[in-house]
Amino acid sequence: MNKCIAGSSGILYPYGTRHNPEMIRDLCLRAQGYRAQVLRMVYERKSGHIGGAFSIAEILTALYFHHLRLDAENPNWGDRDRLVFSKGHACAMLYAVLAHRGYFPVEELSTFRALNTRLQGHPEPEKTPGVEVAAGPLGHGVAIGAGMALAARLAGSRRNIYVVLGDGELNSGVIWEGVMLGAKFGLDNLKVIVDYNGVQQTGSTRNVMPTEPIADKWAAFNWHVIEIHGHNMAEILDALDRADEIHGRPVVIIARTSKGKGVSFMEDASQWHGGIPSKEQFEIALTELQDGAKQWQA
Ligand SMILES: Cc1ncc(C[n+]2csc(CCOP(=O)(O)OP(=O)(O)O)c2C)c(N)n1
Repeated sequence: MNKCIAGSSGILYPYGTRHNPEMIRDLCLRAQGYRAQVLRMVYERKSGHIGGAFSIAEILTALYFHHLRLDAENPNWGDRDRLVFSKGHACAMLYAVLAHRGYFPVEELSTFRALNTRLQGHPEPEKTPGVEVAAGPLGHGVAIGAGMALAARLAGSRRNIYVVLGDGELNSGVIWEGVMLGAKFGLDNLKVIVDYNGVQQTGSTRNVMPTEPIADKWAAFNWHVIEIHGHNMAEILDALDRADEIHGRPVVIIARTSKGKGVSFMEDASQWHGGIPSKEQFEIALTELQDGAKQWQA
């Protein structure tokens, strides 16, 4: 059904997806294309974060090209869904997705991290169309998202608030204050996605500060927990649908991913958290990403 599964963590869903295979393939190809775009952006600027951008490619693509209710031509539409990109250092992928979704010209991506660009090294809503919340200091996404979800409820709006976290980011204590708040108010319009790539800035999450048993932790805080393979587009789409069917509790989707996904020598290696490829590494990485895409086109 889904030829885009890269690697195999086992199918965590007991049923098949109801999503169209052609659409799934299109989304997978988009995600892989955005990886190549991010690779160019970081390589040309000699600055940026490839690893955590690559791990979130399918999830951001699924959100912006399928699931979120938004209007790129009217970015301030009041009832739009909101995405809080809390792991702000990985914003190169957010920018690539936003540009291709129509929020600003794709050509502008070449200004990533340049002086005075609209595409700063960490997201700034006042500069970049489509960016909802400033991020960079990790840990604030859930509390911000809970406040936005509460505001939506008070306004009688149907909008949902999505928060994207890194797993290293879960080390921040303030995350868990937001988690308690979400549960206290039963914010079912709040959906958190954890990009669980197992690697943070200086090593594996397990060594720096273990977060397991991760699903049990969120469940103990009274959240509804969904676990998926975060590079499997069908699983992502199904999980987002299922999250919408949960009432009375916030939802967390724990997405098992790989940092640096798509490039063999970058996968699961903390050096590619903020590493910059040499010319040779850049060319190999680009070829691997293009070969990956061809495999799915076949
Ligand atoms: C409060 C805070 N402490 C430390 C940092 C430095 N920092 C930037 S990225 C990062 C690692 C984040 O790891 P993770 O959340 O797993 O991100 P991903 O692997 O998805 O890129 C750290 C420690 C920061 N930005 N903010």
